[in-house]
Amino acid sequence: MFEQLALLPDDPILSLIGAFLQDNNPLKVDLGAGVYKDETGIAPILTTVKAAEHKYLSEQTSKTYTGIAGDMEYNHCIEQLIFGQQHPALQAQRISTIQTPGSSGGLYLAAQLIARSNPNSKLWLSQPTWDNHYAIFASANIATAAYPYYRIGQQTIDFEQMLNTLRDEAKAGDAVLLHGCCHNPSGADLSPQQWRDLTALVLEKDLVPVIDQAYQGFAHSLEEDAYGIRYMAEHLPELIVSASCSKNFTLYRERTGSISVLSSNSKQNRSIVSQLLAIARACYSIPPANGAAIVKTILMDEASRLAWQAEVETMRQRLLAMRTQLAEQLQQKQQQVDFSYLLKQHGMFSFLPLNTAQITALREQHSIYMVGSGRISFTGLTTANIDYAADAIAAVIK
Ligand code: PLP
Ligand code: TYF
Repeated sequence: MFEQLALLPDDPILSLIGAFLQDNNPLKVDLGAGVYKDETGIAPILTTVKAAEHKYLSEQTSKTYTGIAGDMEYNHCIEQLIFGQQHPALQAQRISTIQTPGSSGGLYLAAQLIARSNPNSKLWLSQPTWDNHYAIFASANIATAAYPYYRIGQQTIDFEQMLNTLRDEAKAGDAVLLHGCCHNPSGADLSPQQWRDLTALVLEKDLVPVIDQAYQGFAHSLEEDAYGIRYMAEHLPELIVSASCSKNFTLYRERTGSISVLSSNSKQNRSIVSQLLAIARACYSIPPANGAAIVKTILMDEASRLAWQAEVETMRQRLLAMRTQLAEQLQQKQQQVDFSYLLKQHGMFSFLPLNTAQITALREQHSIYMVGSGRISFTGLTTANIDYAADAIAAVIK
């Protein structure tokens, strides 16, 4: 049976983690995966998360099955975090949310839901995007196409081309995948005005946005980073949001996320949820409980919630400081390139203008690890290693 199976390549981002661990150079720097690390280079568990987990586990009396939709209190809390407490679409009961194993799980349900609703729907993805988007939607046999988004040479968003492509080539009923904030891999986000313009086009063309929200709180603030989602949810009849607690709650391996679907009325929503539950049942059945319990323990208690918000802000500020310092240092050391674009981008990632030979040289000669596209994650920089990293990057660009 298995003789015909080909050997497939590893995930290019996750496999870097293993390569980095095996490197014995004490100066090594990991600019690969989007995993937050603190000033000491450790990927921490937030203090509020540790405390909530302790409380939850000490009070837990059973590990019996929960429901397929997961923890209803978590679903309620996370919906409010994403859409805001007073959102008109929530009040009109046009949004339904279920717990998923990470945003990866949410995207998987989104892909299967689209396949069940409209198998002829094509999914439009930003060029470039997170590679896994292709894999997840291909697994549901959804046709994919790219819309222009980020011009690597100019290091800016090509919004006009994005709108033109969607206007000229997308068909009614197609889906458009958008990044809620902190675009992975470019760090280049739509402005509020661009969100509004895009919403008008989506409405005119009858498209359905699928918004992947993996970094809420890392661009400006928890509230501001939800602008695009909340605006679209107010002005569109249909919308899918897949959200992750991996980064803003440091819960990565606990697989904690959600899918929210907005439809035109609450009756429609009941059908949608029944379909989502059937898809989940045929795949993983019930989402993991631990992460969701931690999140709801934090969000349902005012003091814990405020303490968590402060921790998210600390992570955001540290990444911003590393971003700013790297941009300044590279500019001082290498005047031929204008690095000011780095300061207009947000979150964990940006591209550096590096070719394959330069990326390989950084890895082999300096033990600096990044993915082959030249995307760096600022998470691996600290005040202790930033001079070394900036020197090496400037040296290979010369
Ligand atoms: N979507 C994007 C854009 C991401 O960068 C990531 C990275 O982790 C994910 C989804 C996956 O998140 P999760 O760990 O919640 O599956
Ligand atoms: O893009 C990143 O670095 C993060 C981490 O299959 C990640 O999103 C990368 C690949 C993957 C899962 C998570």
